[in-house]
Amino acid sequence: MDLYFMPLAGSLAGRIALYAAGAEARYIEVDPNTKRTSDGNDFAEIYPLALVPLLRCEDGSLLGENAAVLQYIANRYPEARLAPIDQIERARLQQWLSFTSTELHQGLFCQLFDQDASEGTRAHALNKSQSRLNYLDDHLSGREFLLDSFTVADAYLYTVLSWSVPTRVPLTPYPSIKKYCRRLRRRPSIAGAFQEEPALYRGQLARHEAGVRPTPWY
Ligand SMILES: N[C@@H](CCC(=O)N[C@@H](CS)C(=O)NCC(=O)O)C(=O)O
Repeated sequence: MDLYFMPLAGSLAGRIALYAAGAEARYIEVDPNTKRTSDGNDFAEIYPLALVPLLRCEDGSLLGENAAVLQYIANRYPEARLAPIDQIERARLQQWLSFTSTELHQGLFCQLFDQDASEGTRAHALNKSQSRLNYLDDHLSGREFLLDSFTVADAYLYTVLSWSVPTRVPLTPYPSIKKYCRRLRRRPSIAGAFQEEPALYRGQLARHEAGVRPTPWY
């Protein structure tokens, strides 16, 4: 299995899930500016949207979109129990993957990372996010994970919440979210992923120092 990734982007959730599953995988870095892959290909030719994550499955087929990629990894390694089997619990997993993708990833952080977004757009996104973060904070109060145990939805949520640091979204009003982040960052799969990707991100910055400005994902 190959995971196309950009350091510290949403694809980090896939790396966390693969580490948690103890899966063998090849990690192929994509340069956000040139769209060249670390194995010398044009990513836009592989995937016209040129977005990460993108997974090349064992049969050679491609799978995009974090919610789908993460569920595929969970299904492929069932012994790691990264997704519930029970029907209603599985629907709840899907609910949290969708919430993270639409309400937080796209609705909040993509707006804040967008260097072309106006101040008004950013302020609006921040304002709207308060109800989402309050809802999440209430849900996490007294819970260790989004569901009853660690799942791929936690891998994705942790990844997205880590962007509150570079975007300076204050988490102080959300004590349960803060505690959740502190707990999760001690998990070996998350600590391991954060050992790898910041160095790769710094490498990406260094490569672009004198040229094009890289997307400030972190
Ligand atoms: N809907 C996609 C969004 C993926 C996405 O926004 N990926 C960003 C990184 S987090 C990306 O590839 N950005 C590169 C670019 O826009 O050039 C998903 O949920 O996977």
